[in-house]
Amino acid sequence: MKSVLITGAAGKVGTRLRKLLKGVYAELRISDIDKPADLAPDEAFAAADLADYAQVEKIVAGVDGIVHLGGFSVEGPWPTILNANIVGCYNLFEAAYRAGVKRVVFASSNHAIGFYPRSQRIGVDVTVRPDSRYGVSKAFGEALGALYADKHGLRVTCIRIGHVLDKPVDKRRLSIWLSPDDLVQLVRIGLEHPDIHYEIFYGVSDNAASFWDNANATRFGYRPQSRAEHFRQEAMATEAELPADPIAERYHGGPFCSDEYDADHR
Ligand code: 15L
Repeated sequence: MKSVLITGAAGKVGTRLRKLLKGVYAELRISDIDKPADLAPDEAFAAADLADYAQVEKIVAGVDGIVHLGGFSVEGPWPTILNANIVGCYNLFEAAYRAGVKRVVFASSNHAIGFYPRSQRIGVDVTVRPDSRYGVSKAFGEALGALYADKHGLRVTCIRIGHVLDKPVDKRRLSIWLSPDDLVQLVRIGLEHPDIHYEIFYGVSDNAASFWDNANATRFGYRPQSRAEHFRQEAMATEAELPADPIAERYHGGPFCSDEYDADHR
């Protein structure tokens, strides 16, 4: 793996990841729709709108691997999700395949399975239960990844990311927090492990209250070094300030589940 492209490199996750991956691969190409505000002089940046196939073709040319973080990263109106996450994700996989890219690591999300109740701990062998249009787009990305792996031999890893930040910020995040260093570990497994064909991992640190069984990632050597429990007191103090949201508290996806929720009123 010599040359790696990161899409969505200007976002919160992309900004952390590109700094931590600096020097790991001979070439790190970074892309986003707009130039990152903190772009360093030694960073190779190429702007692209993922909804435009011709622009995607240009940024993927000549790379061995792609970390696809690009797209719209929360719930949004359908036209936004459609362009950024459905069309954009299709363009990315199709252009990667046509260009002979070997591996794609796709930033999926916990919102692809957000409607599982917190009383249920799940592994990766479950039916998707998206909690939003955004979650549906992530399930779509996982399905696309499977198609390009099985039909065209691309090696694809989908990471169902919990919440990447320097520390967990509330009760739900004590379960789903992923430290930037642990994210790097998962991404590197996806880009480098010789036995990857198509895999789904949970993007979660070694959290005592995790909703997810991450045995599949462990099988590939993932050994998370961060633990949300170290931040419990601080996170629970913030939680105490939040308004009660019984629907959010029932499910893995939290507020993405309660947003627009009216299933009990039919
Ligand atoms: C996500 O998928 C989002 O990208 C992120 O901004 C957070 O909202 C996170 O999920 C979460 O569930 O906390």
